[in-house]
Amino acid sequence: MKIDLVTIFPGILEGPFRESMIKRAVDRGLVEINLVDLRDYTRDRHRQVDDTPYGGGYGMILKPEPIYEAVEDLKSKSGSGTARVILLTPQGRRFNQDAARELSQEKHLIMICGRYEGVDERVRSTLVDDEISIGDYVLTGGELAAAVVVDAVVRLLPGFIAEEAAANESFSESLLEHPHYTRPPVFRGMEVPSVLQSGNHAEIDRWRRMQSVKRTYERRPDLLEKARLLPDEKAYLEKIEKQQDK
Ligand code: JFB
Repeated sequence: MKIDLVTIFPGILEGPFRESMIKRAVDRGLVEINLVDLRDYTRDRHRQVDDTPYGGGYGMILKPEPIYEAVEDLKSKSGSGTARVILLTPQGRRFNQDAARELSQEKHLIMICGRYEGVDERVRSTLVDDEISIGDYVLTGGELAAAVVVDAVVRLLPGFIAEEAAANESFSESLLEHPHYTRPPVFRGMEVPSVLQSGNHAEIDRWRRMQSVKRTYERRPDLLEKARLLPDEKAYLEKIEKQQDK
């Protein structure tokens, strides 16, 4: 997969992709990530990327010409127009794990990171395939949102994580995770549950699944609606629901 990020602040995106797991994916050749400076596609002496809004009002708007030239150039380097052009914007459809899975199937993503009050409407309406928002809060620009999307997409690429971890995730993905513990067995008087130290893998598996159901019920009951529970999980959920009713 190739991912081009078009931005006026490439420095914001350098850190997230040059550390840890995403860096490893780049080094192993699972993904190529290019930071594209929008100013490199300006043609005037001042390398101007923004201008004042028609009709007046507060703030600046990203001009259409440099964005068009950048995206056309990146598309031409991709071959046969298979790139998907994504605009990060508070007005986009909400990003979630289904959207990450869908994007992970693409060969080439071009992500436009806006700033100021956003981009000229003609970019949105004729250059962009997909508008994405990462959530209902206000950021100062699209770069951090793009970093979130890239992070979620790249970890789904084939070969990124061990097959076992991926399989485990796909079964339990609509539930929250069970609690995790590591050594020491007693930390400041707080003990690791004895079942986890028992070596009984059937019991451990059952304890973890019930903890997942309980946590999801307490914190994200909305997730239980689309969860496919096993018979013993369903029975456990009914038991805790009954305890609540009392
Ligand atoms: C994305 C952005 C701005 C207009 C402009 C470009 N979930 C999200 N919140 N905010 C953004 C986002 C996503 N994805 C976001 C791109 C831009 C915000 N701004 C600033 C804020 C409010 N209204 C400019």
